[in-house]
Amino acid sequence: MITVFGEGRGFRVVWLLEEMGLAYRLRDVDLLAGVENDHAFLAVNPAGFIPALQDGDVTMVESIAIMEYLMARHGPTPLAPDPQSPAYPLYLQFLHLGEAGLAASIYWVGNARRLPSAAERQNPTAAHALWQYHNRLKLVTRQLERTPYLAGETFTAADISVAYALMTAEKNAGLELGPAEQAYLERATNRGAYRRAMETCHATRAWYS
Ligand SMILES: N[C@@H](CCC(=O)N[C@@H](CS)C(=O)NCC(=O)O)C(=O)O
Repeated sequence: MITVFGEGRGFRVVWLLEEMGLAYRLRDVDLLAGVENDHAFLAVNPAGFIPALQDGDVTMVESIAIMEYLMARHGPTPLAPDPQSPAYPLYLQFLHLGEAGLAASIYWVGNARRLPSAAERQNPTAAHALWQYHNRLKLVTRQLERTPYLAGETFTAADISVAYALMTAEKNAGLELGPAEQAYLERATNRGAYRRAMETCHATRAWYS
């Protein structure tokens, strides 16, 4: 049985598992309660961040790597275009840009918003992270002028990666999405698998509602 540890970016993994129709269980990891007391989770990921995955004797972290692993090992799936298809380069680019370009930068913007003083909230690192998010978003905006999904005409795991980053930008960082990104997010999340993932991920549901 596949086990997903923790929500946060683990929502991407749960969404993907629902898209693929694979059996799994979600094991809660409460970062706010203090992961240092969660010895069973620390045995899985000694660094204590989420998500992590266990699949038989495989243990992994990094949400994008986990998605690539699941699609490769339990696929094939239309969520990962064939490497020889025209969609593949864009798919791979946006799969990674969703984390490395968007979620990784917006994460620090969201964290800075919760700092106690205005000076801390407006620190240069947070300002640069916000700039970086907007900068990388230009690639998403341009692609959405060309195609309905990031790799072309059909939904792929790249959309799970980027849609989650846009959700975080809205809800954690309090940013307003432009009309193209808003319409895209509605299109990308109007899926049974997304709704089932939201049913499973109670913390994400509470955070996003
Ligand atoms: N690049 C990693 C980022 C993991 C990450 O930063 N997760 C957050 C929650 S979504 C976390 O655990 N933060 C607490 C920490 O880093 O200790 C991924 O995509 O899985």
